[in-house]
Amino acid sequence: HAADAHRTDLMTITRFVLNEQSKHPESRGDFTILLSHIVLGCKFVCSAVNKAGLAKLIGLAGETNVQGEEQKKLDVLSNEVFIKALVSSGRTCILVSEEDEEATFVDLSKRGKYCVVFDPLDGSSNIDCGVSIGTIFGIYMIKEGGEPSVEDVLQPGKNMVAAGYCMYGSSCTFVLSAGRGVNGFTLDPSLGEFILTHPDIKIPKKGKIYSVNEGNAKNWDGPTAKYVEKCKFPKDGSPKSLRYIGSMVADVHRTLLYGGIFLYPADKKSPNGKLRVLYEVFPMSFLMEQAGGQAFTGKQRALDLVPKNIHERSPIFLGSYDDVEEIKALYAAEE
Ligand code: AHM
Ligand code: MG
Repeated sequence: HAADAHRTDLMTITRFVLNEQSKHPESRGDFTILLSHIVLGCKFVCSAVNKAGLAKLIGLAGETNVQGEEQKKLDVLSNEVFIKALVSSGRTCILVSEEDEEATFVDLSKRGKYCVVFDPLDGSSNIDCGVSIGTIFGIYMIKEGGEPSVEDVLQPGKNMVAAGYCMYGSSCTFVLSAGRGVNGFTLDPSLGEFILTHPDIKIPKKGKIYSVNEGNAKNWDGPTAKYVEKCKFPKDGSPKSLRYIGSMVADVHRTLLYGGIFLYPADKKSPNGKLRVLYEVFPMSFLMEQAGGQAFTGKQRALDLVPKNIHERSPIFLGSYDDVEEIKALYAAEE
């Protein structure tokens, strides 16, 4: 079709969210504004990540900047970008970042009703070799009445109003759910706009891939060890393939599109696993459920967890419905 060569009717992320919003006459556009600030942060980080290799080699951004300060590490820079973008949106009141020990309380003059929890640049051990990394975020609404407090973000993941991630990979991909399915957008660098490329993502019911850091196997518990053994030596059918990037956004993105299971289990050395509940486990679990998959902690549905502190960790098993069902059965048999 000649018309396909040049698409002229582009569904940008802003248009998409505005469309969704028009179905809710009571909404005042606050979510659209908040989201556009998150998207701006992602575009900034995307551009910084793309230049990272060059910057090192030829000092593109300068090894030292005009003030004579050393060039900021990419994760520190990303954190500053998101904090500033979120505060200036005027729609947030509490921010929790993986980079900051304490939560940030937004000044009264710029305060809004949303709380954002985020990991500005996850998988940072992958930066220097050019492997995909990403930003992960989750959004809560503050409880009505009273001063905002850290309790507003210590809510189970099922209370999130939206969650998503942006992957800085061979292309820049933004995946979002506001509780009505999952949609994926790809950055068109020539336009500087995210365009809807993956409408209504559904994860295959059963997958052929498992994704885990098998180097930790000697410290695993029984059910995890049994599950991975079954992936490699199934009684019936063919073995699963192993794919592990070591960058949660990339491993989860592949799981979402191709199906399968991603595991970061507990082990003897880290009884709560490695990944953080608020800004890693919850947003990814939210997306998985919205796409028709499941997320399990080894004890319960991940989104039912009630975190006691903002940087808490939890084991996590997430992905295709049937695959997670299997690991749940192994844990149930253990009891
Ligand atoms: P980070 O927040 O320090 O970057 O660590 C989180 C990352 C995840 O992206 C990834 O799933 C996990 O660590 C990989 O851990 P490991 O290297 O132990 O397999
Ligand atoms: Mg992280």
